[in-house]
Formats: sequence, C-alpha cells, structure tokens
Amino acid sequence: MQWEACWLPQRDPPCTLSTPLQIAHWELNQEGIAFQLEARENWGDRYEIRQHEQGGYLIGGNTGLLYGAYRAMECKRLGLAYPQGEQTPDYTLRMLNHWDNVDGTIERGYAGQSLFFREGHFQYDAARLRAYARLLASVGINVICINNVNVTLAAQALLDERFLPELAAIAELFAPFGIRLLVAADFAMPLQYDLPTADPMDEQVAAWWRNRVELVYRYVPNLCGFLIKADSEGRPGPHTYGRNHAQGANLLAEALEPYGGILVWRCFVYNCRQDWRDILTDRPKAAYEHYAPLDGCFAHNVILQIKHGPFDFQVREPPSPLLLAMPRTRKALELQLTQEYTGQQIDLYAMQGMWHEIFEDVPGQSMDAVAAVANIGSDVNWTGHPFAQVNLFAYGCTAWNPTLSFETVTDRWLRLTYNLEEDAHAILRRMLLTSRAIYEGYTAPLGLCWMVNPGHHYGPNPMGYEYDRWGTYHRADRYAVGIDRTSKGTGFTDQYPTRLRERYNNRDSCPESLLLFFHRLPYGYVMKDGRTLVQRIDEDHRQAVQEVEAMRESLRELQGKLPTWVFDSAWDRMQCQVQNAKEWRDVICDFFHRLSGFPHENQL
Ligand code: GCW
Repeated sequence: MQWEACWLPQRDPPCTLSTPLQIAHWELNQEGIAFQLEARENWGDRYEIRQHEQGGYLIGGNTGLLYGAYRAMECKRLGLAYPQGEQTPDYTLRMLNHWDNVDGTIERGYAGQSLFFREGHFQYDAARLRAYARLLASVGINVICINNVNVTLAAQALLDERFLPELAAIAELFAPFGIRLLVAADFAMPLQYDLPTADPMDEQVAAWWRNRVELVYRYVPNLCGFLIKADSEGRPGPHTYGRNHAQGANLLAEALEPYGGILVWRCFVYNCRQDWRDILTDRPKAAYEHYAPLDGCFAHNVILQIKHGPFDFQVREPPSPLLLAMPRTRKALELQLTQEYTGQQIDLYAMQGMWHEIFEDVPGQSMDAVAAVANIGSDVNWTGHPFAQVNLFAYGCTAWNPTLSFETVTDRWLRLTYNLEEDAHAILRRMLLTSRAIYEGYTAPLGLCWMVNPGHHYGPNPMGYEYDRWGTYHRADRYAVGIDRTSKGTGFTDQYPTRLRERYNNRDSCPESLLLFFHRLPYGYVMKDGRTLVQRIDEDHRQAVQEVEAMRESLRELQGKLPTWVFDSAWDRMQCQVQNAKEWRDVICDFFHRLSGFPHENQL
C-alpha cells in the first residue's frame, strides 16, 4: 500500500514548468510516442495536441503544455483519441482551499492530518507534496490556499518573517506544476503588530498592509494573493469598524495590486447570533443583502467567493442568488469537496451531478473563477474513503470544462485508478452515480436542511439546530413544516431573477427536492405522485435504506476485483453507512410520526 494510490501512474511527471517557463522544445517520450513540445507566447493555460509532420505528436502551449502533456498521457492510457483543436479552460483560476490548521489538524477534514503542518510549524514530506502537486496539475488545478480561512493566532505567522522562508519553499515546490499559493489572512492582523486599530479607512492600517505585502512578495514573488473570511462566524472584519466589505476588501486589494496579487474575499456572512424567536431574519437572505448593494465598488483584483447555496453546503440547496447578481463584480463559485454535511467520507457521495444542477441555473459566464474546499489529508489514499478521490478528480475536470458529463468523468477516474473488468467497472460506476440520490433519500427531506447533529454534523438530529443562534430552523409543529421563503413569506425568492423567482414561488413549479426549502406545508399536502408529504418523507427514507443495503451487496461483488486494501477500506465504511442510514430513517420517520400523528404500519 502506498500513498501514491490514485489516478496517476506512479512515476515522475511527464513534464513540469519551470519559472520562468523554459521548456520550449522539450522532447518527451511517453509510452513509445514522441511528443514535441512547442512554446506559444501568450497562450496562458490553453494547449493544442496535433500530429507532427515528422511523426509523433506536437503539444503547443505556454503553461498549457503541462495540461496538454497530462491529457496526452491520459488519452494514451485510456486508448482515447487526443482532443481536437485548441483546449481552453473555462476558468483561469481553478482554486482549492485547504482548511488546514498549523497544529496539523484539518477543519472538517476526514482524511487524516495536514499535508503541510504539524504542531505549529511547517512540516511535510517533500516527495509527497510533489506527488500532490502532480495530482492537482494533472486535473488542471492551478491555485491552492494551504491554510484554514479561520486564521488562528499561530497561523498569522505565515505572513511573518518567521514562516515566510518556508512559505517560499512550498511555493517553489508547487511552481513547476503551474500551481500558485493563496494565503488565508486575518483581517485584524495589524492589531498583533501594535497598531491600535485594523480600521480599513485608517491610513496607518493601509500603510501597514502595504509594508506587509511588500515583505511577503519579497519572499514569495509568485504568490497568487490572499483569501479572507471577514465578519463571519466570529472572525474580525470591516463591520467591526463600521465599514463595509468593499472598503475592507479594497484595502488589501490595493496593497496586493503592485505585485499582480488578487484578493479573494468570501461572502459567507450572516448573523450567527440570531434568536430563534426572531422570524423576520432569514439566514439565506444574508449574503445577497450584504453584497448586492456593493456591486461595482470592488477593486479590479478582488474576487468575491460565494458558496454554491445560500446556506452552507447542505445536501440540497438552490443556487445562491448572489451568483446571479453583481454583474460589475468578479465572482468565484465555492464548492465543498470535503464531505462535511454529505457523509464525511464514510458514506459514499459523488458530487459532480450537484455541480451540473448549479451550472444549469447559473451560467458559467456569471463567474470568473471556481474554488473548492479540499477533501485531502495525510491518509494513504489521500481522501480517507478511497472512492472520495472521484470528487477531487471531477472538480479539476469541471473547473476546466463544466460541461463534461458526470458519467464521462466517473468513467475516466475509474479507468485511470482501478482499470477494472467491464462488469466490476459497471458496478462501481453505478454505485458512484447513484450515491448522491441515495444519501439525500435518508437524510433531511425535500430541501429542509440542518437536521444533523450540531458541531460535528454527522448523523440525524432533527431538533439539533432548532433553538440555536445559527439561523437554521425548520419550525416543524403538529400541523406543518418548513419556512415560507417566497415573495409572500420572508421574501428570499425576491433575490432571484424573474425566471427562478417564479419557479420557486409556485409550489407546482418548485422542484419537489426543494419544496421544503421554499415552502411551509401541512403534512397532508398532496405531492405530485398523489402521496401526502409525510407519507412521502416516510417512504423515501425506508426506500433509501433498502438502496444502501443493495449498494452494500454491489460492493460485496467487488471483493477480489478491487485491490484488497481498497475493498477493505470501502467495505468498513459501507458497514457504517448502512448503520447511519438506518439511524437517519428511524429518527426522521419517528420525528414526523410524533408531530403529525401520521399512522403507518412501520411506526415504531
Ligand atoms: O459550515 C461552516 C463550517 C465551518 C467553516 C465555515 C466556513 C471554515 O462548519 O467549519 O469554517 O463553514 O465556510 O467558513
């Protein structure tokens, strides 16, 4: 068992980029095919593969040579034709955010410890980091933030002379793979350096950041920029000083500007001290309310990073209306690969299908960039659950080309990683493609969200977030469940363009999977198939458990076909998943039985 176990062959990369790019005519002989590399000025990440007049193939590009070389290798291994014509990524910034703490833990990490830090210091295995860089570059990822957006005091040192040489070493390590670093910074960092304030409109503060950024770029000249979580879940931010987020973001953006740096500013801002009795405040409205009025006020090198849904990576959410607003502002879509609410890399959950649904309603052009919270750690197979790798692979593919189908990408990952016989391939493929619907079937019903255990967020607890301060309520009583978020209710739907507003306002056109996100409904409400709401919740949960059990039987068939350690690891997790699904079913069904009095033969 080795930590390389992944979709890449276990050998040196076919080519890397040196900074500055110096690989103009570099022959690479890959599995018997001679590739000639040809540098093309100003091509960015674009590449082209075509047959060479003197035999063999030619890959043309600038930084794109790297992506072309990986794609050529992949095609060769899978027996696919090389892509025709110029290949251009849809997003120039394809980012991954690590939520790694300098003590070595990972916030919401389910795959071991940090690859970068231990006990307050940089500590890493350079060979493994190089393999990681290769893994990311092979699917086109080109920016990583290595530390948690919740920046502890200890992590502030990343921007300090104590740690900058080591940050520079990491940047050097990733640079040949076309990957640049972001650093998550603390908005109030000047306070640690004896400034009386971190007010973004204070000239002393602006000067402090200018000096700090100058220092940072002296050590790490190819740094991509900073990532900031401000005024969010207890983090400091411009609101502390009565300023708005454009004032806060522009302060840092101006300091980064001379070095070509960008400022990625997260929009995960809401009142996390809400009183549950307050029915006027509706958390999904918060991000739009904070940011939409500031459209056009942000500096050109600011990118607003917006979670895909208006809540927080729940199993089923509509797209965030903020993604469709602010036409004069650069925006990045934020996804979460680490399975915080989606099974914690115990339950199987392949997520590319979810991203397609987002792109259906949010055209790719409304965003400038994409970001995803990493699902990676020090575990031998990188992602804890060996099959969770598919989400990282699919993210890279999607960031390059969001139209690639879930099926195509899943096939590619499976063939590169396990190369199973047809029957076994079909079994695992089906497990992955259906995994999301099955997980959704036994967890919070019909877009209701937040029925998880507070804190760690695994397993059912329908009242766990009901009387707290996080704005996460379903308000179930003996008559009805859900919050009316339509134009007649909290008005959340008014934040959408007409087409989506009308779709969600109307119970008949609202997708059933989101019905309880947008509507408050009585238990006897009749669903499209004629069943009542509560009957549907009950039966969906029972069916989902049967599906998990069937999935376990499918997995059993793969014994002896998958590498033993892969099978054993997946099997252990599947046993836990079956238990988890049953627990969800029993708790959710019982909860709604008790409230609604719905009689059922399976009632506990
Ligand atoms: O959902 C919450 C998570 C936090 C996370 C936060 C965020 C990094 O529970 O762990 O903090 O989202 O996205 O900032």
